[in-house]
Amino acid sequence: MKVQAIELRRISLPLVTPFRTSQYTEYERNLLIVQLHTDEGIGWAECSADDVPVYWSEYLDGAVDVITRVLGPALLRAGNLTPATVSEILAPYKGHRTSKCALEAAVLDAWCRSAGISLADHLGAVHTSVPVGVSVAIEDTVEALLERVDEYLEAGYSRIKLKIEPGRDVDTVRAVRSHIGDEVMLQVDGNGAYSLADAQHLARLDEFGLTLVEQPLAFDDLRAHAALARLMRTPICLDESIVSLRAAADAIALGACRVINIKPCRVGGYLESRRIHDLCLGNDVPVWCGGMLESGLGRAANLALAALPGFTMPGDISATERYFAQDITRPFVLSDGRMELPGGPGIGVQPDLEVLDAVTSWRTTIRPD
Ligand code: OSB
Ligand code: MG
Repeated sequence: MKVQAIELRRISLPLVTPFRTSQYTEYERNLLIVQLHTDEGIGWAECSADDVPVYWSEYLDGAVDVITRVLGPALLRAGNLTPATVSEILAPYKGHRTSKCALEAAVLDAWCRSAGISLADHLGAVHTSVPVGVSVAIEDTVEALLERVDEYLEAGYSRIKLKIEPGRDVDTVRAVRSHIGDEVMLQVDGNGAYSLADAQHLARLDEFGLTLVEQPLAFDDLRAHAALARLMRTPICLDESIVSLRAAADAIALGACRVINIKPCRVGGYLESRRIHDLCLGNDVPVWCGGMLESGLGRAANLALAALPGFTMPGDISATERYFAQDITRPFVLSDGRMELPGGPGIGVQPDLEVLDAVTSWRTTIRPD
């Protein structure tokens, strides 16, 4: 397959409720949409970087720059390519995994569409629907949080994930657990806001029967996570720390986690995600698919990944209405706590071009020099 042009669009989707984590608050989701033109048809993907580098080092303006000046031209120069060669072509350029993921995902979509197969089948999916959970933002008051949790339970989510931060952790989790009862699957995400000095405090979370605690400590401190793991009963799950297959292997070998959150945009793509999945499956480490408040394009691709056999825990792949009043694709809905894969070739959905135009604030096309 030959890449002929890469169209980039900046879009902005207002969030139905602000998304607050230990690191920042987001009011609208600004994303980069990739439309890949190839000799075998079109591929769609999104680049899920945030406006500011707080979740991790990548951010949207940086993604625009590196795709426009470096990664995009490299793909255009590559001649014939397959999805598997994209990461090799882009390997000389260090980091920028979210941008690399967007380009690889667009190639995968174009490739699968032209072959008439779904991305899910291409990746090796074994399910046609997957259980999904919801990531609940930090609220000012416990009352507001309980209301939000009730709303999501009513919608039928298979598990609740609470964002925590110092000062809003043990007491908050106790209140939520006693409100929802012991049966509901509950987990927490610290987004790296704690240090090993908080170990005794974090260990108090053990009494709430949590499925896991996600990324409590700094992203680049696997040893501290391994030390914390020895002091807590609740399984540790890593998100920000797992940037590659190698990082996943290190984390497992060190005992830094018992569960891994796989986010394709964090590890450089869907094929690296599958490699991490395979490693985890072989090591009895359950995985689940993380999210970055994606548009329908990223959500569809994440669903395909989440249908692989090792994804035994509900992912952060929530219904469209939990994020946006209007998405660029048709809405994704919940049914009995699960979400159906779209089916159809490629990622199985495409943007509504009228809506896409309406939310686009800037666009450019990268062509061969
Ligand atoms: O840490 O998992 C995270 C959103 C943006 C950045 C980081 C994270 C998240 C979420 C939301 O938790 C997941 C989603 O619903 O898309
Ligand atoms: Mg997380």
